[in-house]
Amino acid sequence: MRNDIFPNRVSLILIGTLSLLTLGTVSAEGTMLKTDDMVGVSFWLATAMMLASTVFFILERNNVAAKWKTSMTVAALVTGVAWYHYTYMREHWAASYAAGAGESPLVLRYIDWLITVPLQVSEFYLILAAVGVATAALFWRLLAASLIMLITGFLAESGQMADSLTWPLFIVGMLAWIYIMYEIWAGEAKEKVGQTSEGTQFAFKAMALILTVGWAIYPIGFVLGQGDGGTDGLNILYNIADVVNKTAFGLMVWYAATMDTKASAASEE
Ligand SMILES: *C/C=C(C)/C=C/C=C(C)/C=C/C1=C(C)CCCC1(C)C
Repeated sequence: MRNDIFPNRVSLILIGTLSLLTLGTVSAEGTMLKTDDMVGVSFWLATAMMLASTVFFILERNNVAAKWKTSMTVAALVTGVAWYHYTYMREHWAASYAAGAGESPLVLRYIDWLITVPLQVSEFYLILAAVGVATAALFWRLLAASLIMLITGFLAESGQMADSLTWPLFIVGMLAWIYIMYEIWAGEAKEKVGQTSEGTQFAFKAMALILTVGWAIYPIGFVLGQGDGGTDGLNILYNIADVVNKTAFGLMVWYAATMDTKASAASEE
């Protein structure tokens, strides 16, 4: 039996409060989007997708089985934190474009990743826990590797280090990412996942795919950004990557949760 009237109301109050708190940032009063600014368009699209995803994940949390609720919460936090930063990144880009500079919102982006990537690692941990292979040590290894990836990336992109260090730093970041993929593809999870529910198997496949294909868009964006005039390509790719990794991955988790919830409801009947 569904008895979710109360949680629904709590979710609505939460969304309402969130909207009020952030109203000042969502209305970009400073700079309007220019018609020929395609990078700006991608910033606008990503911002709207992050907001819509956040509302969707919070509301849908009420419709999934209890064991999936935390995953839905984490999915909403990832897009919610990204939405908050996108409202500023979008403004940063538009203002800089209007001034003829077209400068990347580099610091804001890395601050966002510094929060959303560990949140995503927690999401991976929840999926691995459902497969029955998660340990605290694995969580810390994944977290450490993702932080190494982000810190080296930031040092390489921000130009705070000597130019000759850009590619060595990038390679260290790549190694950290490869290590994360190794943990997922070659760890014991692959053997155990076959014995879990269909929903969990789907979530595991989605995670492996996101980590490998979705995350690969970032280093490609990085390489593009190193070329002359690569700033546009870098920002468009990073924006697409964020929508894929945050919104689409959240949707896959939601789909897995829904599949599982329906299956267990059917077996109870
Ligand atoms: C929501 C934001 C996410 C999932 C951000 C992910 C970022 C990456 C996977 C970045 C990867 C990079 C490397 C693998 C090498 C160094 C350069 C980076 C930081 C762009």
